Amino acid sequence: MKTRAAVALEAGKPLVIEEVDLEGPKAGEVLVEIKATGVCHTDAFTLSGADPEGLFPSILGHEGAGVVLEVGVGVTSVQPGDHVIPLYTPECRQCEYCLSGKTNLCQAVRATQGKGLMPDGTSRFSLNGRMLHHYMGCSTFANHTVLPEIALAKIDPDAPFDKVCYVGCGVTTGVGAVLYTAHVEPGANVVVFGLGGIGLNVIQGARLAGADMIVGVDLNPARREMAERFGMTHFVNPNEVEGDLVGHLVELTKGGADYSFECIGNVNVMRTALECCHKGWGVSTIIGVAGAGEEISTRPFQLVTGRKWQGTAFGGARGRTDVPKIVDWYMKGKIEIDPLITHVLPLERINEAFDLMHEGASIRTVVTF
Ligand code: NAD
Ligand code: AHE
Ligand code: ZN
Repeated sequence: MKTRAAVALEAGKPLVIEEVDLEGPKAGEVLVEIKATGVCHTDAFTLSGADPEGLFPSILGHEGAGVVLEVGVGVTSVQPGDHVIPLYTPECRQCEYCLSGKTNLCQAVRATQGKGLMPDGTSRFSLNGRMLHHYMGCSTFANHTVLPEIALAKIDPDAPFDKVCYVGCGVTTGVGAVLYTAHVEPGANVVVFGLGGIGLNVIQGARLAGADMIVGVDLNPARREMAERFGMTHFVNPNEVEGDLVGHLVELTKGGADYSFECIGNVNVMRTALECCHKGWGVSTIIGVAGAGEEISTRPFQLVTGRKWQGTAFGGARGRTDVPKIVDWYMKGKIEIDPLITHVLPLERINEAFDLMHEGASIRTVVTF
């Protein structure tokens, strides 16, 4: 079939809207009509050329929601008409990783996914006879896409696509990092670096967990108002801190953060996030994605004296199990999404979503088809 898509032809160039060719689902695969997709910082990161796994030409996008149109042979868990969220972290429930109970990083299709291909080693997308790569197993910047069955979470059919698409990455990553990875407990103090599409969801996750002090750190003062609405109790703009930021945060939290989260992708901030943690027990969680070749560093003494450094992908959420629950939390008003979607654009204007992000003017832009 033909479908409309925003194609990333090469790194650093705007996306191009094209009618692309899409092959139907093979065994174990599902054809989904994407109704809405968020634009995440990670899409911009890959488009910039800084992602070691970035492939071109490709169809980016990994934060979508849509409807199942057709299923391939052997598919049993979804059927045409089901409302679904594509999962860049699938959940096969059979691999060593899924069965371990210790991680959400299902490896069933990771090798081919990292090569921009479906599990059989081929792509379903092409443009004028030239193969286009899939992206993060999702490619939600296309009106139709094909995914493995294990990469679909079936959700409440009443949930609005243009809001819950954000659960496909940002909401789950932020809220999940607090609940599933860091396991923040009531009364804890939390420091969140970066109050964008991810960090604001960490803030609301911390509120949900019953955190006491929730400190937000951002260079953009315009982020303060929204962060306070989502539960931030103290705002710190590093540009307004005289002297050492670590010292300032340790003093503010009366000894250091019980939990900190880096939601930017800046390796220097990652160090600050670790070092502002409380001696003996503070845990710092890296969410931000850093560019090719970048490395983190600290004095080992920071770890010897009891601080812990960890990271999280997709908030530690097991996609098929947890994503439908998070959609339900939204439907019941337990978490908020609507105020974070600051812009809605048609596919034809998707490049403006990247501009708004780089200008710091948007929190999330949702593209509708
Ligand atoms: P965003 O652009 O919406 O937000 C980043 C925020 O950081 C902005 O508010 C910006 O003002 C602030 N900032 C930038 N430099 C700063 C500095 N030096 N000090 C303080 N604040 C600073 O991005 P996002 O969509 O929230 O994504 C954040 C990061 O998380 C990105 O690196 C993204 O790739 C990554 N991410 C990771 C996962 C995962 O599973 N681990 C999932 C989604 C996104
Ligand atoms: N491909 C990059 C890393 C990109 C990355 O860390 N991706 C996150 C999701 S970011 C979503 O916005 C992730 O899930 N990683 C785990 C995985 O298996 O991809 C690189 O550095 O090579
Ligand atoms: Zn993302």
